[in-house]
Amino acid sequence: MFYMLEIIASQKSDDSEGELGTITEPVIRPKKPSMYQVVLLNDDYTPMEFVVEIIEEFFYKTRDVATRIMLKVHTEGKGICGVFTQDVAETKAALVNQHAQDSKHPLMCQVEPVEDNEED
Ligand code: TYC
Repeated sequence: MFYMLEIIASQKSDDSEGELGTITEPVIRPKKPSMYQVVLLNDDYTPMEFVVEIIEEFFYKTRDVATRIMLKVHTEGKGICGVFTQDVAETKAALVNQHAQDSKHPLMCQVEPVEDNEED
């Protein structure tokens, strides 16, 4: 699904001989929205159960999927909880970080742009 248009280049529209200069016009194509991933970071203190509950509540994952994500973060250092538009990703990350802080746990998540895939 495309949401916006982007101007990607100017195209020559008149190259007839004898012209002075070149007439150009914009080429417009649909722009894919950039997507952002919310990445959870490991730490040594936040209880595993708390992390699983966060992933269930804020990212609507099943207990099984939430547990897998938590274990991936625990063993590999970080893991993706979900991919969203920028405003949704930043809002979710802020809510998670605030909830962790309110609960006195050092759990942190961050937002990263998803690398563009030319095939999409
Ligand atoms: N490493 C933590 C522990 O052993 C668990 C943990 C998992 C913490 C994922 C944060 O994002 C995290 N209790």
